[in-house]
Amino acid sequence: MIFGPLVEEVRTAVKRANEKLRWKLVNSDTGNKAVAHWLFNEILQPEEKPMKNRYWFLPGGHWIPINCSPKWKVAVLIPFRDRFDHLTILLRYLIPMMQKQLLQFSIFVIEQANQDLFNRAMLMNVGYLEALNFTDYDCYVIHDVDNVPLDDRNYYGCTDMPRHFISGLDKFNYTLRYGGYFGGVSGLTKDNIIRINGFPNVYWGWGGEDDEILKRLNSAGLHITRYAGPVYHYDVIKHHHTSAPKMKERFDLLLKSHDRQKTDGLSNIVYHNPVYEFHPLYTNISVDIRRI
Ligand code: UD2
Ligand code: MN
Repeated sequence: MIFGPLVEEVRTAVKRANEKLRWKLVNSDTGNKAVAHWLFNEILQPEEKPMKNRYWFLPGGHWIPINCSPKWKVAVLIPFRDRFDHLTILLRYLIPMMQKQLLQFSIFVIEQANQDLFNRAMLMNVGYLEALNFTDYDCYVIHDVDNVPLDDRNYYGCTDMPRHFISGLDKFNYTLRYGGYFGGVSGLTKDNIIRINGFPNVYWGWGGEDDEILKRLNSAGLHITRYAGPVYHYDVIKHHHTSAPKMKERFDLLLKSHDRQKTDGLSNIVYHNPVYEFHPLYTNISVDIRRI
């Protein structure tokens, strides 16, 4: 649907990129870090870049407008585990929307590769750090896999950052649960993320991490923008899965969030050997995250 008649050409380009990546990885001692600066410029650049709708396409879901210099280079980070049916629906809406907005963008699925409780915020840190290996993104959109934007005028570039993109969800009759709500889909500039030391690593299981991220932003003097009206409505794909178990300690953690801001986040994160895999519509980064 996204590629039309180009689909075979794209498949071939993706296959080649994965072969080049594997070849490079077996020939290096340090894994992904060694390929850092040339991931985007060598591994992902086929001799003939497939072209679609005024865009160059690079394997792994990287899109670059051909006829204009994009206003923003956006990395979409999707925290993920075992929701493939949601991912296909989301991408079918997201990609045409961002193309219409003439953004440069890359889609990263950050997959938790273990059965421990799900840790959305830690995956966001991993996504931010690993995306640095691709190109110099200036704008990050953190996206729940099951939140589908309903109007392509909901601009995914970085204006009035930090931003909360959602004005209403179908499941709450197109309202939000509470005013200080920051879950679902949010946007930060690179500078915003650095200012708050990234995201907390200590939230295992459901809930709390979105509230803490908002607290971090506020205590760094950054206030969120949220536009009103139906352009910013989302539909939530019905869960066939249950959410992670609620994190009981989240209220205690939230009370102490200020003390942890400088010590818990990008500054202390540890994880080993994330695995990259290029797919036609996204780059999958699979990572085994552990308690630090
Ligand atoms: C709400 C927030 C979400 C987050 C969460 C609390 C909305 C729209 N979203 O999500 O941003 O703050 O509460 O932690 O209100 N995921 C997986 N696999 C899993 C579990 C989670 O991929 O097994 C990812 C996926 O991207 C999902 C997101 O994490 O959309 C949030 O998890 P959820 O959908 O289970 O929880 P939900 O909808 O209550
Ligand atoms: Mn959800």
